[in-house]
Amino acid sequence: MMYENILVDTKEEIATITFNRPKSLNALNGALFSELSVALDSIQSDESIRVLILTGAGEKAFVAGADITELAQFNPLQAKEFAHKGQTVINKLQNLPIAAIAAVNGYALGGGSEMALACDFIYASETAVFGLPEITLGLIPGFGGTQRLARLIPPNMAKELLFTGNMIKAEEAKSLGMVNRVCKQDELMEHALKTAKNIAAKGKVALRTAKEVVNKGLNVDLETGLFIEREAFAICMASEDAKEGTRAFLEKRKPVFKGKLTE
Ligand code: CO8
Repeated sequence: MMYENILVDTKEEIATITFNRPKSLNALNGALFSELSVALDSIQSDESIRVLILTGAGEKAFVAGADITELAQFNPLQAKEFAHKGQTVINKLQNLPIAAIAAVNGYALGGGSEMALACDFIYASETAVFGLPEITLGLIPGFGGTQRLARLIPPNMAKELLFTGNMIKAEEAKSLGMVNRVCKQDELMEHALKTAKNIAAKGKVALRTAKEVVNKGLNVDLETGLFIEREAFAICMASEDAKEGTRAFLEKRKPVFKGKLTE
């Protein structure tokens, strides 16, 4: 597929998707979501890719939200359909069996914050701005913002952001626990890539299992979560990676992970 609204670049084990509608601050329209869905499928089916980085084209925005020009024309049923499309694609991002890092390089508003929140963690430039300003449009978030934000930061802080539509800078987002690291604008991708390479060098089976167990465990009680962890631990033990990792430690060498399950 030829992409018009995103750029997809793969180098070794790391894929980068860049939202590429800089004239509208990379706002999310239906066409962009269709392209993102195809790109995520092709990344998921590429066995060699271990980490995905998401970022925005230009210096100003990661994603400034849903495309308000498109949104303003929707009737309620079309809005529901669009919210469903966005949620489906953003769920696909959250459930990727590889790590996903949001490198937020500017405005991440509305759907932009919601996209970043579906990644495993967020690195932000000093110029990044987060917010869920839907309430200022007479709306609420429709791509998971009410749910993911209140699970990530204290619900009272999430509610203040949702009720006021206030925007916050990267450092404040970091102090709330939304952002892992704040970097200089021109060093953001370097930091994201460094962490991506670190993750890519680890066992693939362990990575996908750790991600799945954390994600599933967040929605269940501790006892059920510990059960999920035990079962998943056993699956990891069956992998070639676990044999290689433990053997390499005992042989005092670096492990070479292949990411395959033994028969
Ligand atoms: N949609 C469409 N166009 C946009 C958007 C957007 N979200 N954001 C910016 N643009 C466009 C502007 O219209 C402008 O275009 P033009 O040059 O043709 O006039 C261009 O990008 C540059 O923007 P500004 O001139 O406004 O730049 P400023 O530096 O003055 O301001 C801001 C930057 C603060 C980011 C400002 O553009 C802004 O407030 N944007 C809107 C932010 C927003 O409200 N986002 C939330 C959108 S709603 C949403 O995400 C809901 C998701 C759930 C949907 C559920 C399905 C129904």
